[in-house]
Amino acid sequence: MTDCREDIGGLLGISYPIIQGGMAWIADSSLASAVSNGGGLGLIAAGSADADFVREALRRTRALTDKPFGVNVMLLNPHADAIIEMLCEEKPAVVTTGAGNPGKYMAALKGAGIKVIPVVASVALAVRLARNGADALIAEGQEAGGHIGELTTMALIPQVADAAPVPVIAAGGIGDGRGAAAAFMLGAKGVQLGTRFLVARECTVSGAYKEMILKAKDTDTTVTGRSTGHPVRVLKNRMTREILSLESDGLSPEEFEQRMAGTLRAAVKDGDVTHGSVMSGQIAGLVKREQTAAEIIEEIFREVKEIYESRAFICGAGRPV
Ligand code: TUI
Repeated sequence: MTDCREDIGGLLGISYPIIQGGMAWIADSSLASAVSNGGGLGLIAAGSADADFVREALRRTRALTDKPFGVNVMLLNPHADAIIEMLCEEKPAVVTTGAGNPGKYMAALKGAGIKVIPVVASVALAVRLARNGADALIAEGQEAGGHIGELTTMALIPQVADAAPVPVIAAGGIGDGRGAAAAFMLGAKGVQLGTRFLVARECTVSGAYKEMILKAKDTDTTVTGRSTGHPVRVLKNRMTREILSLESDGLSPEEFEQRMAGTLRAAVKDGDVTHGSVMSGQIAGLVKREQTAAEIIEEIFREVKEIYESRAFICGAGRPV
């Protein structure tokens, strides 16, 4: 417990080793500042926005917290080059990346004094980026919401932790202290949570989106885009039924992109959870109430502490559990 707190806490200047997921359209200055003020690392998501939009969000966040926070750059964004250039000027404490290989940006970001923490979904990319100067890695299993890789968190974390000589932060399927403690047991030094923070009081996502997360059951997510090479985990709705049927009929990647354009924004901003993409992790079934970001963080680490103090002691004493 003290170890995992010190490693990531010391590296990032935060009190608890927890990062908020960089959820496109959702992770804004309100949520990011609340998480950072609560002792974790808040993130602004660049999503598919342009550099000016992200710069404004970053400046608003600076006005709301004096704690470190980060920016997540989704590498499928056509504005990624310009966003990275802007970030090298603005110098947020941390940049995380997702949905691709950030190798070509590493030198510029590191040169600007920014800590770089790429999201990886495989050992191969983890090892390459650790060699290339990544300060830590977020290893994300396919239980996560949004764009996902192939491996589960249970299989991915220990393999990345063994192979990469930098601290590993676990993501995908973590929703409470039990999940966080399990991730630490697998070798993670920190955790990243998205779905649980979706229902934070300071999260500005539409009420209908929050409501759907709060009502979700364990089996309510599905994955769109497997057939076109960009798998995305979302809650099942009319849109997913239609798109999965079209995918099984052989929809082309271009037709898929066209059909999906604007669907995340529709769910997040307009509350259209029937036709929109309600991105969510598999852990949504565990998320049952709205709390402030600080309450969420404190509750999770209270639970972790209780687990460490009870079960670790029993196992250590060699008695049957
Ligand atoms: O990036 C995410 N999650 C996201 S991004 C997003 S926005 C979006 N909207 C529509 C289509 C696609 C994206 C919604 N959710 N998570 C981080 C993540 N990165 N998960 C998996 C990966 C990943 C996968 C493969 C990272 C690197 C990678 O390697 C590719 C390579 O080039 O080796």
